[in-house]
Amino acid sequence: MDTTVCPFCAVGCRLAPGSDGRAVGHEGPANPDGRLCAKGIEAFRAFDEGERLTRPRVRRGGELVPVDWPTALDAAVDALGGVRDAHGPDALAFLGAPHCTTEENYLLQKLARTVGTNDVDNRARACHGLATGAVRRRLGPPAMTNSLDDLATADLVLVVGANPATQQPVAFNGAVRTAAHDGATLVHVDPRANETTRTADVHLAPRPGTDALLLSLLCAVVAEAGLVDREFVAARTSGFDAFAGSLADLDVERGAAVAGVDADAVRAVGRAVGEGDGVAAVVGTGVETTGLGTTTPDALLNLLLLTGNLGRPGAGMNLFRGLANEQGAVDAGCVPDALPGHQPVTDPAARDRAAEAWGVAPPAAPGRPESELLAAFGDDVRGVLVVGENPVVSKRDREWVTERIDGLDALVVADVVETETTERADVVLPASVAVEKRGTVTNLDRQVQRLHPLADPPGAARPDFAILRALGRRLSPAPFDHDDPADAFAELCRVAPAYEGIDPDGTDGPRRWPDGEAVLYREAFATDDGLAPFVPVDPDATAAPGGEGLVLVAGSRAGGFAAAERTDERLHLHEDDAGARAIEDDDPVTVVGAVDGDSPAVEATAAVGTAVRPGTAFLHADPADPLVRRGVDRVEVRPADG
Ligand SMILES: Nc1nc2c(c(=O)[nH]1)N[C@H]1C(S)=C(S)[C@@H](COP(=O)(O)OP(=O)(O)OC[C@H]3O[C@@H](n4cnc5c(=O)[nH]c(N)nc54)[C@H](O)[C@@H]3O)O[C@H]1N2
Ligand SMILES: Nc1nc2c(c(=O)[nH]1)N[C@H]1C(S)=C(S)[C@@H](COP(=O)(O)OP(=O)(O)OC[C@H]3O[C@@H](n4cnc5c(=O)[nH]c(N)nc54)[C@H](O)[C@@H]3O)O[C@H]1N2
Ligand code: SF4
Ligand SMILES: [Mo]
Repeated sequence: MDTTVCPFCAVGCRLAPGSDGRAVGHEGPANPDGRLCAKGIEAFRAFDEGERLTRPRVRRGGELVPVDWPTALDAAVDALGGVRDAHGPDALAFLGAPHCTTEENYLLQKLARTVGTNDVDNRARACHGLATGAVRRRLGPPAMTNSLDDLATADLVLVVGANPATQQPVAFNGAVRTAAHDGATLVHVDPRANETTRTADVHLAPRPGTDALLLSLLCAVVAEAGLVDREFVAARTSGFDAFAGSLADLDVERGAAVAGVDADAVRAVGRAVGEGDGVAAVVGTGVETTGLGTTTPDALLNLLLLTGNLGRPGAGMNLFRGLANEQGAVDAGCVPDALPGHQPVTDPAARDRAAEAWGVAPPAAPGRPESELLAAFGDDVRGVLVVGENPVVSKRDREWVTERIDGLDALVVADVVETETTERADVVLPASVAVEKRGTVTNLDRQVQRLHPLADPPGAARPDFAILRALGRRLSPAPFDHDDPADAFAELCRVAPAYEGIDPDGTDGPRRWPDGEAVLYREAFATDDGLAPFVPVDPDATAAPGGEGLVLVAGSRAGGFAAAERTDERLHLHEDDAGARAIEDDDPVTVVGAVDGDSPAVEATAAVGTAVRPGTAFLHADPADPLVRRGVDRVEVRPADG
């Protein structure tokens, strides 16, 4: 029986249609017991009937009117080709596509690069930008260093800024909970207790902005207790002396007071990390919050390096990604600075490999990341192809992004439903969703899996693969002659050494890149000198964050499949902060910016307790959005107006 991969998150559980429209799980590399989470069961009914785009549309006289495919493709080619002819290839930008297959992402970046620009990106990088950036600079490719199975063997798991029990439940149960069952200590670092905290042995709730300080204090405890892995540090790392010097300036007592955590707990966790046989870190979007000085991912990598917890089983830096094919999109080269397989565009050998497959050499200078491209919309970026993303809502500042988009000469969007972005497009191309597609996706622990189409696209909707191939044939000087996604996958494997020998069916080769390896960097790191550098603790990281009111912590937004979501829209407050404001549980409250007097006001219901630390207010990203997109990060909460 054919099965496919869950479209909802990066764990990549296998499933097939069951009765009454629900999906049923099937054994797969990420769900070996065939389990699904509550979300995955909805895989075949992510969208309400009637919601899907079924016909291409082209803007005529201000209106989007339905047309046939040849007319729509002509219009897309004229619009994007016109911009290239008038302003050059760098006036075009290509935004894709963590909801799409790896082959589709491969075609998207091939299209961009053979048309002549490296201005291609996907938002998956933005969600995990600090973590992947630190990994790339210090270890190697932006991916989990270990595997889920391996994580299950750790004896201390440090979850920082993530809620995998809710967000990646099957991975959490299969790996983290299994480790905990087998006696591993689970430490959860988060300003707010969440579902993951229930399984944790220790919850450290540092003041927002002080994660790097807290993690550096753990390093200081390790050093003071003589628990540094000297052999590992000498053989595998660089920059230790400067780092050790920066640690010597830290005082655990004072630092813990700044971070608002118990100094004894910091000492206990620091010792446990130093003494642990295998210490694995799991990180989510909560490490992307910037505080002062050193970033959270950099501080965490310091701790893992200091204790020799990289390049060995039961350890590592385990980035729990979000969207189904985030990893595959990055692997396929949908990023401005790397060709397929994480090869820098500046590397002549990598460009030669691509040129050999494409007949056209990619440009040598890195392109611009999505944030810079958005800022240049209407200036030097004049035409954009968007494949499966919704920048108007996902970039946190709807008005600004709308204005930028309205400044474009040409906007071509492939999506599966009408969105705020398609509404502004010149050409809208109706795409298939993942369960209707062929191709492959790569999950968060680097496993490539094949999709089988188990549902029919509505109306004239077709896979992004067909759309991109058609655009490539007409816009690019390179051949886009792939009969099906398997041809594109074969080409990807030639261009990207990391994918060499990978078999998405797991029969003629391993599914996991590179080369089936569950634990990366056993011998050396993929850096120029093979060593992983320490990053000294920036003295700024020890300063107490100040300011008025409560720190607003906004939970992450659903990955675009609202039908399967239940959102907790209450404002979570600590009982001390609530008491000081005469607010009780379930009271209606008004939330406003603490500094910016004319910030928007958000109405919510208070949830009072001890789950959030004093001094913070937690609100889901959807209701918090009016505040977040105005840059409000400190709020005041009062009983509801009127
Ligand atoms: N305010 C706020 N903004 C956020 C976040 C937040 O917490 N708060 N979270 C961030 C995070 S973690 C993420 S991952 C992003 C998500 O941001 P986006 O990925 O931009 O948003 P989504 O709505 O998940 O998906 C984008 C579009 O892809 C379409 N789509 C789905 N499948 C396919 C397909 O197969 N083909 C095509 N062509 N289209 C498809 C969907 O219909 C949707 O319109 O948002 C980020 N932005
Ligand atoms: N059911 C469901 N599952 C999903 C998604 C979905 O929409 N629904 N989306 C998917 C996507 S796109 C993504 S990116 C992932 C997100 O997966 P996660 O990143 O695990 O999601 P969050 O629930 O936002 O967890 C982030 C945590 O970081 C904490 N946090 C916030 N600021 C800080 C800080 O400064 N320091 C620390 N230490 N913690 C902080 C928050 O309190 C929160 O508990 O989930 C994926 N899985
Ligand atoms: S854990 Fe993720 S991939 Fe697995 S069933 Fe749930 S949403 Fe789907
Ligand atoms: Mo995400």
